[in-house]
Amino acid sequence: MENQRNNLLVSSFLVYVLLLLTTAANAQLRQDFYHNICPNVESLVRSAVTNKFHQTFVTAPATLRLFFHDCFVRGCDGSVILQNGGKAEKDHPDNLSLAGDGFDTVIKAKAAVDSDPQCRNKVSCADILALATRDVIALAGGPSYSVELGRRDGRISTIASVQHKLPSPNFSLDQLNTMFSSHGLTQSDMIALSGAHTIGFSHCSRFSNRIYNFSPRNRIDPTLNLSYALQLRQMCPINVDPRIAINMDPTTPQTFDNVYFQNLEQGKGLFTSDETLFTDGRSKATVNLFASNNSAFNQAFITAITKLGRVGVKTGNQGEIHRDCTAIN
Ligand code: HEM
Ligand SMILES: *[C@@H]1O[C@H](CO)[C@@H](O)[C@H](O)[C@H]1NC(C)=O
Ligand SMILES: *[C@@H]1O[C@H](CO)[C@@H](O)[C@H](O)[C@H]1NC(C)=O
Ligand SMILES: *[C@@H]1O[C@H](CO)[C@@H](O)[C@H](O)[C@H]1NC(C)=O
Ligand SMILES: CC(=O)N[C@H]1CO[C@H](CO)[C@@H](O)[C@@H]1O
Repeated sequence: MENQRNNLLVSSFLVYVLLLLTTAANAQLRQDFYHNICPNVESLVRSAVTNKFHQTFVTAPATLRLFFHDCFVRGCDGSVILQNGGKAEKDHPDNLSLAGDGFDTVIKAKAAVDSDPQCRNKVSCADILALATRDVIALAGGPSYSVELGRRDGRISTIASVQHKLPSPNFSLDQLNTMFSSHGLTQSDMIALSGAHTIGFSHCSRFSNRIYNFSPRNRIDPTLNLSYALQLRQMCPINVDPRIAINMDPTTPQTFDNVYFQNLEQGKGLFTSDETLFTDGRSKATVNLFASNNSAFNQAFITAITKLGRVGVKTGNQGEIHRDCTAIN
């Protein structure tokens, strides 16, 4: 009798703890988080981002990539935007194309939000980056979606935290899956998110091994489309100016669409990590699906970027709301 009661107590306690854990991990971000705090946050961010986008297209890829790097390093907590005397996340060599326009987009959107007295210092930089990312994707012709909100800003940003946290352009499928699954992202999520390379630029150094000295003997990576490889050699000669960056989607570089996946089918994935999604038999079917069905890609992308936006978030009393997105309070 006593034993049964104890068992019942123990098991209901366990159920309770489990419930707490699952809500803590998930339910704290909410689409209507700012409903009473700053009801116009979405339109304030959207108009600042739209202005910036019309000044320069780079706003779109720069903001999207900034969001990815923010989330994969210490969680989506705005820490990628912090300055730290040349020792911040953004000062790691992997930041090369974290184009200034991404940072500027968040800073301008923050100023727009804070111009509303009700909103002043109430909306986190991490949430502003998540909203701005949704807005640039839509502006570039991609899908629109509701953004979960309620992230708090982190207080730590160091070069060291970037180490081994971002994928390398020479990664294999297994390496990509290992890194993405450590953040709860599936292979399909990873493939859909790689579709972000449908816009934006890369510096020549990130793929020059594929067009000049691909090991062991070849001079051109055999998985590269030969005529594309020769075009790449023209744009990226051996002693190229390291500042030169080229379009990652050679076909529709300024449109967020599924042409990235059609390019992979033709051997026009710029990085090894792109092309391997098609050459590896385990991921090829998903690439073919996204290449042939834009709405299947859009749907998968929305699922995946929503999950990306939950990675390691700080909520409740954790972290702070940065008054200035480049500095801790
Ligand atoms: C799957 C593994 C990934 C690898 C290995 C990778 C690697 C890279 C590299 C090497 C560049 C070029 C940087 C440069 O030389 O300037 C780049 C650019 C970019 N990446 Fe990725 N990336 C990956 C996933 C993602 C994801 C998940 C996103 C966003 C959801 C993303 C968004 C972008 C964007 C938008 C650019 C262009 C940035 C610009 O033009 O300013 N990437 N990526
Ligand atoms: C990938 O690149 C890194 C440095 O960029 C290098 O250390 C590593 O050996 C490369 N891996 C492969 C499989 O080529
Ligand atoms: C390589 O690119 C050319 C030109 O865009 C295209 O016509 C051809 O089908 C591609 N080759 C392969 C093997 O996909
Ligand atoms: C494309 O994908 C969408 C969304 O997954 C699906 O509803 C639709 O049936 C697919 N279209 C075709 C032609 O397969
Ligand atoms: C935009 C930005 O912060 N770029 C920095 C990236 O890191 C290099 C050093 O690795 C700095 O020189 C850049 O200023």
